[in-house]
Amino acid sequence: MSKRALITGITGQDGSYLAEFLLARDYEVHGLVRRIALHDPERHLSRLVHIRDRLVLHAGSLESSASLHQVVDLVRPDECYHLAAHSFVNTSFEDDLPTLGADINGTHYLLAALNERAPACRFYFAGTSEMFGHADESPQRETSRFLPRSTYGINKLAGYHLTRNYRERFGMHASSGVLYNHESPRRGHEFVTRRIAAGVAQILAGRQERLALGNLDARRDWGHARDYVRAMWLMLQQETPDDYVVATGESHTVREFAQLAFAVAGLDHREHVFVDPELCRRAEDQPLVGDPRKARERLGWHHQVGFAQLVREMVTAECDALGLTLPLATPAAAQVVEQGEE
Ligand code: G4F
Repeated sequence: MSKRALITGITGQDGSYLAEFLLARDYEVHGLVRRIALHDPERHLSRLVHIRDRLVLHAGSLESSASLHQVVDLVRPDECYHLAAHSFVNTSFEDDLPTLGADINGTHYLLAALNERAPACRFYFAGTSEMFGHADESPQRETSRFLPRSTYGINKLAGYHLTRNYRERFGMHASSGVLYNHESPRRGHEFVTRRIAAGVAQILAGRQERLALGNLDARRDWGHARDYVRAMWLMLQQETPDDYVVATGESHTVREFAQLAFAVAGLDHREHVFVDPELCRRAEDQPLVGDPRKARERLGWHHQVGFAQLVREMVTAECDALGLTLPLATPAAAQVVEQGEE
Protein backbone atom coordinates (compact mmCIF):
# COMPACT_ATOMS: atom_id res chain seq x y z
CA MET A 1 0.00 0.00 0.00
CA SER A 2 1.33 3.41 -0.85
CA LYS A 3 2.20 5.84 1.92
CA ARG A 4 0.11 8.95 2.50
CA ALA A 5 1.80 12.31 2.85
CA LEU A 6 0.25 15.59 3.91
CA ILE A 7 2.05 18.78 2.86
CA THR A 8 1.29 22.25 4.16
CA GLY A 9 2.62 24.95 1.85
CA ILE A 10 2.26 22.62 -1.13
CA THR A 11 1.63 25.58 -3.47
CA GLY A 12 5.07 27.07 -2.83
CA GLN A 13 8.45 26.34 -4.39
CA ASP A 14 9.42 23.60 -1.94
CA GLY A 15 5.91 22.16 -1.72
CA SER A 16 5.72 21.67 -5.47
CA TYR A 17 9.13 19.96 -5.70
CA LEU A 18 8.33 17.80 -2.69
CA ALA A 19 4.97 16.75 -4.16
CA GLU A 20 6.72 15.72 -7.40
CA PHE A 21 9.37 13.84 -5.43
CA LEU A 22 6.79 11.91 -3.39
CA LEU A 23 4.56 11.14 -6.37
CA ALA A 24 7.59 9.65 -8.10
CA ARG A 25 7.93 7.36 -5.06
CA ASP A 26 4.34 6.26 -5.30
CA TYR A 27 3.01 8.26 -2.35
CA GLU A 28 -0.58 9.39 -2.14
CA VAL A 29 0.01 13.14 -1.83
CA HIS A 30 -2.40 15.42 0.02
CA GLY A 31 -1.99 19.16 0.38
CA LEU A 32 -3.50 21.66 2.76
CA VAL A 33 -4.37 24.85 0.88
CA ARG A 34 -6.30 28.00 1.62
CA ARG A 35 -9.85 28.00 0.25
CA ILE A 36 -9.00 30.85 -2.09
CA ALA A 37 -6.41 28.64 -3.84
CA LEU A 38 -9.17 26.29 -4.97
CA HIS A 39 -11.32 29.18 -6.17
CA ASP A 40 -8.53 30.85 -8.09
CA PRO A 41 -6.22 27.98 -9.15
CA GLU A 42 -4.60 29.88 -12.00
CA ARG A 43 -3.13 32.32 -9.54
CA HIS A 44 -2.51 30.11 -6.53
CA LEU A 45 -1.78 26.67 -7.97
CA SER A 46 0.50 27.71 -10.83
CA ARG A 47 3.42 25.60 -9.57
CA LEU A 48 1.24 22.49 -9.41
CA VAL A 49 -0.44 22.63 -12.83
CA HIS A 50 1.52 19.67 -14.23
CA ILE A 51 0.63 17.37 -11.28
CA ARG A 52 -2.67 18.84 -10.14
CA ASP A 53 -4.75 15.81 -11.13
CA ARG A 54 -2.54 13.50 -9.07
CA LEU A 55 -2.92 15.47 -5.84
CA VAL A 56 -5.66 15.60 -3.25
CA LEU A 57 -6.04 19.17 -2.04
CA HIS A 58 -7.94 20.06 1.12
CA ALA A 59 -9.16 23.53 1.96
CA GLY A 60 -8.15 24.40 5.49
CA SER A 61 -6.40 26.99 7.56
CA LEU A 62 -3.44 26.77 9.89
CA GLU A 63 -5.20 29.39 11.94
CA SER A 64 -8.02 26.99 12.74
CA SER A 65 -7.29 24.08 15.03
CA ALA A 66 -10.66 22.54 14.11
CA SER A 67 -9.90 22.53 10.40
CA LEU A 68 -6.52 20.89 11.02
CA HIS A 69 -8.12 18.17 13.14
CA GLN A 70 -10.60 17.59 10.34
CA VAL A 71 -7.95 17.26 7.62
CA VAL A 72 -5.71 15.04 9.76
CA ASP A 73 -8.70 12.82 10.55
CA LEU A 74 -9.56 12.52 6.91
CA VAL A 75 -6.06 11.93 5.56
CA ARG A 76 -4.49 9.94 8.44
CA PRO A 77 -1.05 10.71 7.02
CA ASP A 78 2.02 8.53 7.44
CA GLU A 79 4.21 11.58 6.92
CA CYS A 80 3.49 15.27 7.33
CA TYR A 81 5.70 18.01 5.89
CA HIS A 82 4.96 21.37 7.45
CA LEU A 83 6.33 23.92 5.02
CA ALA A 84 3.72 26.66 5.20
CA ALA A 85 4.78 30.00 6.65
CA HIS A 86 5.23 33.59 5.63
CA SER A 87 8.69 33.21 4.15
CA PHE A 88 9.98 36.63 3.14
CA VAL A 89 12.49 37.96 5.63
CA ASN A 90 11.14 41.36 6.52
CA THR A 91 13.43 43.49 8.64
CA SER A 92 10.54 45.51 10.00
CA PHE A 93 9.31 44.02 13.26
CA GLU A 94 6.18 46.17 13.25
CA ASP A 95 4.99 44.90 9.86
CA ASP A 96 5.58 41.30 10.87
CA LEU A 97 3.60 41.25 14.08
CA PRO A 98 0.36 39.77 12.72
CA THR A 99 2.12 36.93 10.88
CA LEU A 100 4.28 35.97 13.84
CA GLY A 101 1.46 34.72 16.04
CA ALA A 102 -0.35 33.03 13.18
CA ASP A 103 2.65 30.95 12.11
CA ILE A 104 3.55 29.82 15.62
CA ASN A 105 -0.05 28.89 16.45
CA GLY A 106 -0.39 27.03 13.15
CA THR A 107 2.62 24.83 13.91
CA HIS A 108 1.32 24.14 17.40
CA TYR A 109 -2.22 23.30 16.20
CA LEU A 110 -0.84 20.95 13.56
CA LEU A 111 1.47 19.11 15.97
CA ALA A 112 -1.35 18.78 18.49
CA ALA A 113 -3.77 17.45 15.85
CA LEU A 114 -1.24 14.88 14.64
CA ASN A 115 -0.33 13.82 18.14
CA GLU A 116 -3.97 13.31 18.97
CA ARG A 117 -5.32 11.79 15.75
CA ALA A 118 -2.30 10.27 13.95
CA PRO A 119 0.42 9.79 16.57
CA ALA A 120 2.49 7.43 14.39
CA CYS A 121 2.74 10.07 11.66
CA ARG A 122 6.29 11.29 11.01
CA PHE A 123 6.57 15.06 11.05
CA TYR A 124 8.95 17.42 9.29
CA PHE A 125 9.28 21.06 10.28
CA ALA A 126 10.83 23.55 7.85
CA GLY A 127 13.33 25.46 9.93
CA THR A 128 15.75 27.95 8.45
CA SER A 129 19.22 29.45 8.71
CA GLU A 130 17.45 32.67 9.73
CA MET A 131 17.16 31.06 13.18
CA PHE A 132 20.92 31.55 13.54
CA GLY A 133 20.61 35.22 12.56
CA HIS A 134 23.55 36.99 14.14
CA ALA A 135 25.45 33.73 14.36
CA ASP A 136 28.55 33.74 16.52
CA GLU A 137 30.35 31.15 14.42
CA SER A 138 30.64 30.33 10.75
CA PRO A 139 29.86 27.89 9.27
CA GLN A 140 26.91 27.12 11.51
CA ARG A 141 26.07 23.59 12.57
CA GLU A 142 23.29 21.95 14.57
CA THR A 143 24.94 22.96 17.85
CA SER A 144 25.49 26.64 16.95
CA ARG A 145 23.72 29.24 19.03
CA PHE A 146 20.43 30.61 17.71
CA LEU A 147 20.30 34.41 17.69
CA PRO A 148 17.52 35.29 15.26
CA ARG A 149 17.35 38.84 14.01
CA SER A 150 14.00 38.94 12.28
CA THR A 151 10.49 38.06 13.36
CA TYR A 152 10.66 35.42 10.65
CA GLY A 153 13.67 33.81 12.38
CA ILE A 154 11.99 34.07 15.79
CA ASN A 155 8.84 32.50 14.44
CA LYS A 156 10.76 29.61 12.89
CA LEU A 157 12.77 29.11 16.06
CA ALA A 158 9.52 28.76 18.01
CA GLY A 159 8.36 26.11 15.51
CA TYR A 160 11.68 24.30 15.86
CA HIS A 161 11.32 24.19 19.67
CA LEU A 162 7.68 23.09 19.44
CA THR A 163 8.77 20.25 17.16
CA ARG A 164 11.54 19.24 19.59
CA ASN A 165 9.07 19.35 22.48
CA TYR A 166 6.58 17.08 20.75
CA ARG A 167 9.44 14.70 20.01
CA GLU A 168 10.79 14.66 23.56
CA ARG A 169 7.56 14.91 25.47
CA PHE A 170 5.20 12.78 23.38
CA GLY A 171 7.70 10.57 21.55
CA MET A 172 6.59 11.81 18.15
CA HIS A 173 8.83 11.14 15.17
CA ALA A 174 9.32 14.87 14.63
CA SER A 175 12.37 16.38 12.92
CA SER A 176 13.42 19.85 11.83
CA GLY A 177 15.56 20.77 8.88
CA VAL A 178 17.60 23.95 9.29
CA LEU A 179 17.61 24.84 5.63
CA TYR A 180 19.82 27.46 4.04
CA ASN A 181 18.72 29.46 1.01
CA HIS A 182 17.40 27.21 -1.69
CA GLU A 183 16.36 28.54 -5.05
CA SER A 184 15.00 27.49 -8.43
CA PRO A 185 13.01 28.91 -11.33
CA ARG A 186 9.97 28.50 -9.03
CA ARG A 187 11.34 30.88 -6.40
CA GLY A 188 9.09 33.79 -5.40
CA HIS A 189 9.70 37.03 -7.29
CA GLU A 190 10.72 38.98 -4.19
CA PHE A 191 13.88 36.94 -3.47
CA VAL A 192 17.19 38.20 -4.76
CA THR A 193 18.06 35.25 -7.03
CA ARG A 194 14.75 35.43 -8.86
CA ARG A 195 14.97 39.22 -9.05
CA ILE A 196 18.38 38.90 -10.70
CA ALA A 197 17.42 36.09 -13.10
CA ALA A 198 14.23 37.90 -14.12
CA GLY A 199 16.12 41.20 -14.43
CA VAL A 200 18.67 39.63 -16.76
CA ALA A 201 15.90 38.34 -19.04
CA GLN A 202 14.10 41.70 -19.04
CA ILE A 203 17.33 43.50 -19.95
CA LEU A 204 18.14 40.96 -22.66
CA ALA A 205 14.65 41.49 -24.07
CA GLY A 206 15.24 45.25 -24.12
CA ARG A 207 12.38 45.84 -21.67
CA GLN A 208 14.54 47.50 -19.05
CA GLU A 209 18.11 48.73 -18.83
CA ARG A 210 19.02 48.63 -15.19
CA LEU A 211 18.44 46.42 -12.18
CA ALA A 212 18.25 47.78 -8.63
CA LEU A 213 19.65 45.55 -5.90
CA GLY A 214 20.47 45.89 -2.21
CA ASN A 215 23.69 44.84 -0.52
CA LEU A 216 25.89 43.24 -3.18
CA ASP A 217 28.38 42.00 -0.60
CA ALA A 218 25.79 39.98 1.33
CA ARG A 219 26.80 36.35 1.37
CA ARG A 220 24.50 33.37 1.19
CA ASP A 221 24.79 29.60 1.00
CA TRP A 222 22.64 28.92 -2.06
CA GLY A 223 21.47 25.48 -3.12
CA HIS A 224 18.74 24.09 -5.39
CA ALA A 225 15.29 23.49 -3.88
CA ARG A 226 15.01 20.11 -5.63
CA ASP A 227 18.02 18.86 -3.65
CA TYR A 228 16.64 20.23 -0.38
CA VAL A 229 13.28 18.47 -0.53
CA ARG A 230 15.18 15.18 -0.83
CA ALA A 231 16.82 15.97 2.51
CA MET A 232 13.38 16.55 4.09
CA TRP A 233 12.22 13.14 2.95
CA LEU A 234 15.43 11.43 4.09
CA MET A 235 14.91 12.82 7.61
CA LEU A 236 11.57 11.06 7.85
CA GLN A 237 13.01 7.75 6.64
CA GLN A 238 15.40 7.54 9.62
CA GLU A 239 14.64 5.29 12.53
CA THR A 240 15.22 8.14 14.98
CA PRO A 241 13.98 11.71 14.50
CA ASP A 242 16.55 14.48 14.74
CA ASP A 243 17.43 17.98 13.50
CA TYR A 244 19.74 18.64 10.57
CA VAL A 245 21.46 21.56 8.89
CA VAL A 246 20.87 21.35 5.15
CA ALA A 247 23.29 23.50 3.15
CA THR A 248 25.95 23.34 0.45
CA GLY A 249 28.68 24.56 2.80
CA GLU A 250 29.73 27.09 0.14
CA SER A 251 28.91 30.77 0.15
CA HIS A 252 28.73 33.37 -2.60
CA THR A 253 27.97 37.06 -2.63
CA VAL A 254 24.98 38.64 -4.31
CA ARG A 255 27.53 40.30 -6.63
CA GLU A 256 28.87 36.88 -7.69
CA PHE A 257 25.35 35.68 -8.38
CA ALA A 258 24.66 38.78 -10.49
CA GLN A 259 27.99 38.59 -12.30
CA LEU A 260 27.38 34.99 -13.30
CA ALA A 261 23.72 35.50 -14.19
CA PHE A 262 24.51 38.40 -16.51
CA ALA A 263 27.48 36.49 -17.97
CA VAL A 264 25.22 33.53 -18.80
CA ALA A 265 23.30 35.97 -21.02
CA GLY A 266 26.50 37.44 -22.47
CA LEU A 267 26.07 40.67 -20.47
CA ASP A 268 28.29 42.57 -18.05
CA HIS A 269 26.52 43.14 -14.72
CA ARG A 270 28.56 46.32 -14.07
CA GLU A 271 26.74 48.04 -16.92
CA HIS A 272 23.28 47.28 -15.53
CA VAL A 273 23.27 46.71 -11.76
CA PHE A 274 23.05 49.58 -9.30
CA VAL A 275 22.65 49.64 -5.54
CA ASP A 276 19.43 51.08 -4.18
CA PRO A 277 19.97 51.89 -0.47
CA GLU A 278 16.26 51.23 0.11
CA LEU A 279 16.90 47.57 -0.68
CA CYS A 280 19.86 47.25 1.71
CA ARG A 281 19.12 45.44 4.96
CA ARG A 282 20.52 46.37 8.31
CA ALA A 283 22.57 44.03 10.43
CA GLU A 284 23.92 41.46 7.98
CA ASP A 285 27.35 41.13 9.47
CA GLN A 286 27.86 37.39 9.86
CA PRO A 287 27.62 35.35 6.67
CA LEU A 288 25.09 32.52 6.90
CA VAL A 289 26.89 29.41 5.72
CA GLY A 290 25.91 25.95 6.84
CA ASP A 291 28.00 22.92 7.74
CA PRO A 292 26.10 19.98 6.22
CA ARG A 293 28.35 17.26 7.68
CA LYS A 294 25.69 15.67 9.89
CA ALA A 295 23.23 15.42 6.99
CA ARG A 296 25.96 13.92 4.84
CA GLU A 297 27.05 11.36 7.42
CA ARG A 298 23.66 10.31 8.82
CA LEU A 299 21.32 10.84 5.87
CA GLY A 300 23.77 10.25 3.05
CA TRP A 301 22.59 13.59 1.65
CA HIS A 302 24.72 15.79 -0.53
CA HIS A 303 23.62 18.63 -2.79
CA GLN A 304 23.82 17.73 -6.46
CA VAL A 305 23.26 21.08 -8.14
CA GLY A 306 26.19 23.49 -7.80
CA PHE A 307 26.14 27.28 -7.80
CA ALA A 308 26.84 27.83 -11.52
CA GLN A 309 24.29 25.24 -12.59
CA LEU A 310 21.66 26.84 -10.36
CA VAL A 311 22.31 30.32 -11.78
CA ARG A 312 22.25 29.02 -15.33
CA GLU A 313 18.99 27.12 -14.79
CA MET A 314 17.29 30.18 -13.32
CA VAL A 315 18.42 32.57 -16.07
CA THR A 316 17.58 30.07 -18.81
CA ALA A 317 14.07 29.56 -17.40
CA GLU A 318 13.40 33.32 -17.34
CA CYS A 319 14.67 33.70 -20.89
CA ASP A 320 12.60 30.73 -22.08
CA ALA A 321 9.50 32.28 -20.53
CA LEU A 322 10.05 35.39 -22.67
CA GLY A 323 10.84 33.33 -25.77
CA LEU A 324 14.46 34.52 -25.77
CA THR A 325 17.41 32.48 -26.93
CA LEU A 326 20.53 32.99 -24.88
CA PRO A 327 23.22 34.57 -27.04
CA LEU A 328 26.59 32.89 -27.41
CA ALA A 329 28.71 34.21 -24.57
CA THR A 330 31.57 36.62 -25.30
CA PRO A 331 35.04 35.28 -24.31
CA ALA A 332 35.00 37.46 -21.15
CA ALA A 333 31.54 36.20 -20.15
CA ALA A 334 32.52 32.61 -20.88
CA GLN A 335 35.44 33.04 -18.50
CA VAL A 336 33.13 34.23 -15.68
CA VAL A 337 30.83 31.27 -16.25
CA GLU A 338 33.76 28.88 -16.27
CA GLN A 339 35.04 30.32 -12.98
CA GLY A 340 31.59 29.88 -11.44
CA GLU A 341 31.61 26.24 -12.44
CA GLU A 342 34.89 25.47 -10.72
O1 G4F B 1 16.77 36.31 -1.38
P1 G4F B 1 16.64 36.90 -0.02
O2 G4F B 1 15.54 37.85 0.17
O3 G4F B 1 16.59 35.68 0.98
P2 G4F B 1 16.81 35.59 2.56
O4 G4F B 1 16.44 36.85 3.24
O5 G4F B 1 18.20 35.09 2.80
O6 G4F B 1 15.75 34.50 2.97
C1 G4F B 1 15.53 33.29 2.29
O7 G4F B 1 16.37 32.28 2.76
C2 G4F B 1 16.19 31.95 4.15
C3 G4F B 1 17.15 30.84 4.48
O8 G4F B 1 16.76 29.67 3.88
C4 G4F B 1 14.76 31.54 4.40
F1 G4F B 1 14.61 31.33 5.71
C5 G4F B 1 13.80 32.61 3.93
O9 G4F B 1 12.48 32.14 4.01
C6 G4F B 1 14.08 32.90 2.48
O10 G4F B 1 13.80 31.74 1.74
O11 G4F B 1 18.00 37.66 0.36
C7 G4F B 1 19.26 37.05 0.23
C8 G4F B 1 20.34 38.08 0.44
C9 G4F B 1 20.15 38.95 1.66
O12 G4F B 1 21.40 39.11 2.28
C10 G4F B 1 19.69 40.30 1.11
O13 G4F B 1 20.08 41.40 1.90
O14 G4F B 1 20.33 38.99 -0.67
C11 G4F B 1 20.45 40.31 -0.19
N1 G4F B 1 19.90 41.18 -1.22
C12 G4F B 1 20.64 42.09 -1.93
N2 G4F B 1 19.85 42.73 -2.79
C13 G4F B 1 18.62 41.26 -1.62
C14 G4F B 1 18.59 42.23 -2.62
N3 G4F B 1 17.52 40.57 -1.24
C15 G4F B 1 16.35 40.85 -1.88
N4 G4F B 1 15.25 40.14 -1.55
N5 G4F B 1 16.27 41.82 -2.86
C16 G4F B 1 17.36 42.53 -3.27
O15 G4F B 1 17.29 43.38 -4.15
